[in-house]
Amino acid sequence: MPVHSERRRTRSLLLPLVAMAAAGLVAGCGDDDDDDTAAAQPAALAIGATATGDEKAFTLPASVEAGLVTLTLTNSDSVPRSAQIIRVEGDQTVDDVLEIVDADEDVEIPTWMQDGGGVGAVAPGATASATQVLAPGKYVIWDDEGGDDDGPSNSDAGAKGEFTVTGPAVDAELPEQPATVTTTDDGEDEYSFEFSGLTAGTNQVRFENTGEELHHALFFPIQGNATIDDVTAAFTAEGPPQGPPPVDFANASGTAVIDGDIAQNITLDLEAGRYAVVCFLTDREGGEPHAAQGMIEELTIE
Ligand SMILES: [Cu+2]
Repeated sequence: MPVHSERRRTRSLLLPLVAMAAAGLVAGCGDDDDDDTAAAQPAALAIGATATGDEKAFTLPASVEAGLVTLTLTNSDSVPRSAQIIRVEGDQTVDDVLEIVDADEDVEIPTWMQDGGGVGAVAPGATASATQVLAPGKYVIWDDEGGDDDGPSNSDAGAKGEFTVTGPAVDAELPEQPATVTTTDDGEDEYSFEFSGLTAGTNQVRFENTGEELHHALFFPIQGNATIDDVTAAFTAEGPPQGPPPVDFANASGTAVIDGDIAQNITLDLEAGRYAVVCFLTDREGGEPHAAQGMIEELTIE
C-alpha cells in the first residue's frame, strides 16, 4: 500500500510541470521569433570543481534560464569529482539533501527532492558535460565522490552549493543520441537496464529513466574470469565483504542519479570488455538497494 500511495504522490507532482511547460510554450508564441531560435541551442552552465588544500568547492553561476541546459564540469582537482543536482520544492538546503543522501536505506527519500541529473565522475584534469531540460526552481548541487577510505567525502570537504533555474518552464526536446542507457522499475517491480549502441571509446548517450523510482547506472569492469553471479554475490552480501569484489573500482564510470521521466545526454567512456552495470539506489520509501532487486546486469563492450 505505501508503494502505491508514494508513487501516486510522485506522479502528481510531475503533472503540474507538464502543464507549466505547455503554458510556457503558449506564452512563447506571443514573444518575438528570436525566442524559438534561442530555445534550440542549450544554455551553458559552467561548473568548476576546485580544491585548495583539504578544502573543495564548486564555482558556478547563481542562476540559469529554464529549458535545455548543458552542464559542463571542469575538474581542476587531483581526484575524481562529480556534480550531482537535485531540484528541491521547498526551503530545503543542500545540507538537508545531504542528510537524506547519507542516511541509511530505511530513510524515505522525500518527494521535495525531484528530477536529479548533473555530471557523473570526471577524472582529474578532465571535463565532461550533461545536457538536460531543467525545470524552473531551486537546485542543490554536490559532489558524491570520495569518502570511501580515510578522509571526508568531497561534499563534506565543501564541494556543495545551490543555484536557481529561472522560469518560465520550456518544453524543449533532447537531441537524439547514437547510444542509449535506460533504467526502469515498471511492471511487477522489474528493476532493470536496457542498453543500445554502446561501443568501445567515447559514447554519446541518452540516459533515460522510464521507471518511477530514482536510478543511476554505474559501470564496473569485471576482473578476470569472474562471473556476474560472483559480482552479484559480492555487492549484495550481508555483513563485511569476503575479500575484494571481482570488479575494478579504479576504472569504474557512471551516471548521475535521475528521477522517473527524466533524461539527459551524456558521454560515457568505455573500454572493450565485460562490465557489471549496477544501481545502488533504494526506492523512495526505502528498502533494499536496487542492486539486491535485480539491478545488476552484465554488459559486454566491443
Ligand atoms: Cu535504481
